Amino acid sequence: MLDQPASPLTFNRLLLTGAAGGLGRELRARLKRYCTALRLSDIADLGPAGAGEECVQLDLADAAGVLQLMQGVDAVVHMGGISTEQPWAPILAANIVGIYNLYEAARKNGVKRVIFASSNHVMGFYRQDQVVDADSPPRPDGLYGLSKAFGEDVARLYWDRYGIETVVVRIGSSFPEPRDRRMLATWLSYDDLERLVVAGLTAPVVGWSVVYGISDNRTAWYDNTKARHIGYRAQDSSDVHRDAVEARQPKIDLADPAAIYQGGAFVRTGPFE
Ligand code: NAI
Ligand code: 15L
Repeated sequence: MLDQPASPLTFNRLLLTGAAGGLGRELRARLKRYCTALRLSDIADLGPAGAGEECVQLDLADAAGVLQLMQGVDAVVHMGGISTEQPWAPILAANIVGIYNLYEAARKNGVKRVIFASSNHVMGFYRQDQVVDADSPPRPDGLYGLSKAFGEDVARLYWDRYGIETVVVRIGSSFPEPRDRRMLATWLSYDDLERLVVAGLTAPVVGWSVVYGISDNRTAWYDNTKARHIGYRAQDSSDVHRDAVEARQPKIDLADPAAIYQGGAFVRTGPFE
């Protein structure tokens, strides 16, 4: 958690979806400082509500439930959904139906801004010797990446048609430490995740913007120049972990598509079911 919040308390009520997940659990503790009430939701158990928390266990595919969930909410940090390559049915429910339900509920409740946890897997079939930016055409590496690309388009439609702003965050790999050589390029520290989410929530004007969620890593396949208006400045870097990662994984098999494409092992998951 950051010693100094990047911004003073700004919101009355924030909604954090996916609050029982890896990043949701991190953000649950961190986002409290930026709002009076933090509403938390997940299909999984969230445990007891702490001070200033409101817990709602709910499936994102439940349109009526999501409509109710969004009542009285100022802004949404949308982390909920399927987060890995999986069969179509759960992806369809959580990431396709779920994202539509979320934006419809935002529209009906007058919610003005969403931070959408998209993924580097929207761009997974670019090669690791290419640098992509906010305007590069999507090249999803599987059903999961495809569903996130759909979510980005839903967000864009609701900006164009209804003026709901979204910061699309194409998160790289957000874990306590980079786990392998690929993550030296894709890693996003938890402190930088907080910086990025708070920057997205508090930037005065974002419209529909795309930013890649990475720390200040020496190697990176993502160019965030076109997202400078968001004001995110990474302060961590995977470089401090580089020696340890390279010692653990001294060799790369360059015949392996996972070593060639940005999506890593996601590009060779399959067949689709
Ligand atoms: P996670 O899988 O740990 O958390 C996702 C949460 O969503 C889970 O708690 C799960 O119960 C909930 N969920 C799944 N289906 C649901 C449904 N139908 N209704 C309601 N809730 C449902 O994933 P993690 O790592 O916390 O990621 C958070 C978000 O960030 C996800 O959307 C993921 O796609 C995205 N992301 C994460 C990355 C990472 O490195 N951690 C990288 C790129 C994207
Ligand atoms: C993702 O989108 C996943 O949610 C996460 O679990 C990681 O696999 C990450 O991408 C990654 O590419 O490292």
